[in-house]
Amino acid sequence: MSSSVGTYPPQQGHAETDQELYQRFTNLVSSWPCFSSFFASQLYRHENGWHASLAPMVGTMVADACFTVRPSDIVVATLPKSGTTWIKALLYSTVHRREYPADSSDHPFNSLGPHECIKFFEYQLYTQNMIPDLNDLPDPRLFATHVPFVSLPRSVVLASSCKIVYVCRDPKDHLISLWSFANKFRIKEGLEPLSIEAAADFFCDGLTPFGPYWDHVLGYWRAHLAHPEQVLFFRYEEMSRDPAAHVRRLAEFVGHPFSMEEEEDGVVDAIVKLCSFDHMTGLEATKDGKTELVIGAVDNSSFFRRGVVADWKNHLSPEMAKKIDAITEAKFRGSGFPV
Ligand code: PPS
Repeated sequence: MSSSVGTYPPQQGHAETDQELYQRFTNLVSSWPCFSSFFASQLYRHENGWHASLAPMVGTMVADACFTVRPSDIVVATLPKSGTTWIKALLYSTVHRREYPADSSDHPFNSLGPHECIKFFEYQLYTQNMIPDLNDLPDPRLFATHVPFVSLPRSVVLASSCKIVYVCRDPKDHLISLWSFANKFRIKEGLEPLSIEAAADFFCDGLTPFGPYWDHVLGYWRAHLAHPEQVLFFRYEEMSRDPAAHVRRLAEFVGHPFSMEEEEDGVVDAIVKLCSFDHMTGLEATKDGKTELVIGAVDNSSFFRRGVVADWKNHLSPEMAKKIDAITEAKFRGSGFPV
């Protein structure tokens, strides 16, 4: 697979420290155009055309420069508010089902949220001026990212056997989920909540974290078409319709298919139930736990809201929905992406 990751060479004749590497990327990102958006922090526009706030964009670039992939690695890729928490839970519980049966009373999800079980490169691993040592993690290592395909760590893109699991969501539900999440933060920080009209305008202008939405989806869609054995492509709406079928496809894709015996024992259904919205929201780790991200400690409960399809109908005017649909149709035309 190819991506057009840029290179940002250090100055010659000097062994760069980790802190200097972060500083070099911070200086570079700070020189790029920046925009107001959903959250208090500004979004920068990466030279590959996507947007993020400073720390995760710098983390992305450090991961690109420093992460060394293993062929057995599995990377979850999503836009924020597209089903990340759910697919992380499904992947973790599927891959680790032998050590941690989904119906066991001491499953890790009782004490850890899915974001602590599978960590983001740019929000958790490549942060705070540090380069993590990931060598001791057992195979298969599970990672996550919100970064568009074009800016994935180059070693992930070049490794032909590393697997990428992508989930996309209807743009209007993605927008509503992001808007609701952002307003919780805005209120906590003493800012006015964003109106849905303002949020929809930012969204249509591509000014969302890791957006434009359409470029993100198309990047992974094209990678999936070109390399279906390396990039799995799921849709939140289809997962909601038939979660068990998606768990089976996921297990096959990552090389851990369910045996006949597991099927007969109901292992697939147990995983679906463990990771269901209703079960996850009742866990102590969700109700009381937090996840340390580069933006601060985030309540695990904030990763769960309604977990339904087409909630946008309760928030978007028909005109706003029509405008988003028209942009989506135009952007996806000719891509083979089923709208
Ligand atoms: S994040 O912050 O990027 O990790 O958020 P992300 O997990 O991508 O998206 C949050 C939305 O996903 C819903 N959610 C779920 N849906 C179904 N099943 C499960 N287990 C689940 N967990 C989280 C969550 O409610 C958010 O969607 P909305 O529409 O806001 O309810």
